Amino acid sequence: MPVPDSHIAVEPRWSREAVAALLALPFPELLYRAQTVHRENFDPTQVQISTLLSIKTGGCPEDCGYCPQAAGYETGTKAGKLMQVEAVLAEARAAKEKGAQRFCMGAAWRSPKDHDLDTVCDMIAGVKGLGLETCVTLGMLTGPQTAKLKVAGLDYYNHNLDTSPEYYGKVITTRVYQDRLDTLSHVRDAGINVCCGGIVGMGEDEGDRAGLIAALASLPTPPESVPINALVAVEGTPLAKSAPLDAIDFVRVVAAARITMPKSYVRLSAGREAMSDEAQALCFLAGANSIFHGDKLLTTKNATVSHDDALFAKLGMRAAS
Ligand code: SAM
Ligand code: DTB
Ligand code: SF4
Repeated sequence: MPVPDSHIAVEPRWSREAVAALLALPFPELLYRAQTVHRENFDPTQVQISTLLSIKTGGCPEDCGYCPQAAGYETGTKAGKLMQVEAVLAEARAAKEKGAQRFCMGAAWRSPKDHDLDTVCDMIAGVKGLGLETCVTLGMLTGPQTAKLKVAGLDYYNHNLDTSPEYYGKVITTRVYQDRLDTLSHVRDAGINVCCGGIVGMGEDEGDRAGLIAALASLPTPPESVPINALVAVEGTPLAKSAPLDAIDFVRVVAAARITMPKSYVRLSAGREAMSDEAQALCFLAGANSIFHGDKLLTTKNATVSHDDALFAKLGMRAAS
């Protein structure tokens, strides 16, 4: 199967086989192609900075096998109520001071209740008022809910495909792939930017990684942001004992995302805390140009701000302005 040329003018649609062929390229060839596409579309020294906040933690009724916030697993995550708007704005101000451009608020819901959505809309309007880009991830949405979020000033909605359509049922049983695609299309129809990616290291094989990237790149419009997460294996979750991910395999997935979605921001997401500086540097060479910044992700540890400052200085890279 030939590998589609990255230089054709019309955005190519990517099959699982075509992405698998990319993933199987000799590493120097794959990185060269990814870096070439990256430089055609972005300044390779600049990194977009997003900060996460869990606005409603734990107690989630879903059974996502990787997630420390699912009520069904004993992970030690304490379930809380939806945060107050003022407390969220205080966190957003602090994130801005530390260099964040985008503030992403996550809630452990299957889908939001309408009265909670009104509170989240107030948070969005407040964060936007601070001059930050806004992103939320609240689970499944209906069309009218996306319209409300748009009116509140939402810039991005994060909703991940997580893995390939074929592997999905091994990880989550409480909702199906099509539910995710439906939410993504409501978000797109409302004129909100799409942030959509997945997780690597959940026991999937190379074909499933290809399937995830192909599914993302074949959405009617590719996502503007593509978070690539390395599984954070949390004790108590069904995936706690997953085999550690090979760093080179992870870099290959980042490169495939860059080549297949040339204009998207590819975010080096969960799992950076366990990654060496060298592995992260390879991810940036492979076309990653966004990170989650801040000492915490939603409930787990992130690479620290001071470590990131040192890494950026070492690599001569900087936050995008
Ligand atoms: N409840 C909402 C949902 O699932 O859409 C929003 C929050 S949920 C925590 C957002 C995403 O975080 C998931 O889709 C998954 O890709 C990622 N995630 C959760 N736990 C993770 C883990 N242990 N390691 C890596 N990524 C994880
Ligand atoms: C995404 O793709 N990764 C982020 C964000 N979107 C919401 C979440 C990562 C969560 C890691 C596990 C935790 O901290 O609970
Ligand atoms: Fe709930 Fe989201 Fe975690 Fe799934 S990933 S259990 S929906 S919080």
